[in-house]
Amino acid sequence: MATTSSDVRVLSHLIGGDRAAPAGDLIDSVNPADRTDVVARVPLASAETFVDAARAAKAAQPGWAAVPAPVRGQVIAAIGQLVRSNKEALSRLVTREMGKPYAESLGEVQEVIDTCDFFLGEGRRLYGQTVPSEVGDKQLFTFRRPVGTLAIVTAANFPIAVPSWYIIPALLAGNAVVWKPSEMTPAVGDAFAEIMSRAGLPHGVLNLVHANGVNTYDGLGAALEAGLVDKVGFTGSTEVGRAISELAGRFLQTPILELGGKNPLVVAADADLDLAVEGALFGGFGTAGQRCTSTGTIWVHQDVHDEFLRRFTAAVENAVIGDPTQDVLYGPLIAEAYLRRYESYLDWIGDHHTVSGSTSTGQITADAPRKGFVGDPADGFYAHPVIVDGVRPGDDLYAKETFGPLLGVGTYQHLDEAIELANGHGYGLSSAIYTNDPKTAFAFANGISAGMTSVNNSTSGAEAHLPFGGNGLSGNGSRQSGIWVLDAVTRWQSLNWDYSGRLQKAQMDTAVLPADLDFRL
Ligand code: UN1
Repeated sequence: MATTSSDVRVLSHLIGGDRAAPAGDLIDSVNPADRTDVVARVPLASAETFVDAARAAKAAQPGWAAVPAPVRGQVIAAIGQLVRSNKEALSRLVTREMGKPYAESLGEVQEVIDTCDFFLGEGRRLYGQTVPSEVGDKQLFTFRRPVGTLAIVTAANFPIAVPSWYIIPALLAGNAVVWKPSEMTPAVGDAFAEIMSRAGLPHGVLNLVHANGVNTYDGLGAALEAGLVDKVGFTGSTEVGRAISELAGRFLQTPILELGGKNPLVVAADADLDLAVEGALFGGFGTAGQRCTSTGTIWVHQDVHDEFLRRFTAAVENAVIGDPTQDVLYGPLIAEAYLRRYESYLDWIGDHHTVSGSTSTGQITADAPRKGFVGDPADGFYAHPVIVDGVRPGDDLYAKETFGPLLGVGTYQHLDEAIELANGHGYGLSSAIYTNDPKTAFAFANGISAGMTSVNNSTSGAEAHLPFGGNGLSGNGSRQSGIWVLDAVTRWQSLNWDYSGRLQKAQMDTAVLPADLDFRL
């Protein structure tokens, strides 16, 4: 779809309920499957604009926290309803702006609906406890209090589902939000912000700022310094996560971090190989390998390595790649920069490696065609799937995330070795094992250091109400989704209420009943 400059929408920020007029440079958000299709033009904010948004959030937050939680839950219900009634339009936009196949976009938008469904009920729970006191005429309680203002910075690969994991529980718990979506998916960000605003959120409770990384970092620093941000949430690379964590740490804050992964998929000798092939195909090459949960390396027991690789290579060769509006395994990479980065990672393939199957690597073009490609590869940023066999510790391919359709395979002899290989790079987001032996499955789950593990399912595809997050280089232990994220978006307050009319000192005025501790049977 070619777009002329006159009919391209120019997006704006949303600050304190105002659609702030675009100032500064505009950049194009381009459809990665059709580089002539400009989805939107987006203004990039200065650091000061980011601070303005944080100020608007800070001002709006107490009023929002004063709204009873069940009523806030109704707003979450309305957001869910609006997302549901716009599901197809939102999914088309996700595919157009980010390039994932339409079926996956429908799944992603469903994940937002699921998140709203879960948290609207939390509005009627948000339970605290009543706790017995050690003295009489005194009651103890715990309450969840909102953290305050959250600054949320998200990535392009899940432009609406992952933001919803932060924003929906944060709002439900009575926080205000400044959201900075990826510059590569601003139109999806704009659409989701518009939906949330129409669902009844008071002005300033949700603010949207489009900005590049440098201005976001500077704006975040200034907003933290001014006391306008109480919690940072970040999804993206480990390197940027480390910088954000250091910044937040200076203000004694613990951010929510969802970082990279090098997610291992282990195929045991007793595995159902066809099932493992299906899981490896989706985990390794679904979304063109651009999920945080994408499979990084497949570790195959040496007894089944050759057979697994034969079947897996055939499945990859037969997979349909191309136009993401059609029924394909994957579409283009999110942006040209991602394609160029993937091409540079091909240098990681060394002499001791074997590229399995088709030797075409790099960009899919007329000169390097792909069998069965749907559409014209020259239209977008399409990459060949690459399987590299013979990966071992010490290789870049062993240790580094590829975030593209470039996947390693290696072998192991004993489960302990597989676990060591699966942990050795220090990432710890997702993981999977294919086996029919419960002992093997539980030994793996126990030994792997990962926030998520699957048995006989892919590394990708976590359900929206289970804890999501990683260990080591994949995060700082924070978890999103389900009840677990509530600990990130609220703080526990304990209340002790003494109605005895005198000062009862804990530990000192507590009765001790006599016990005969010398008693023996
Ligand atoms: C991500 O890549 O950041 O488990 C999120 C999955 C999806 C979410 C991935 N439900 O693959």
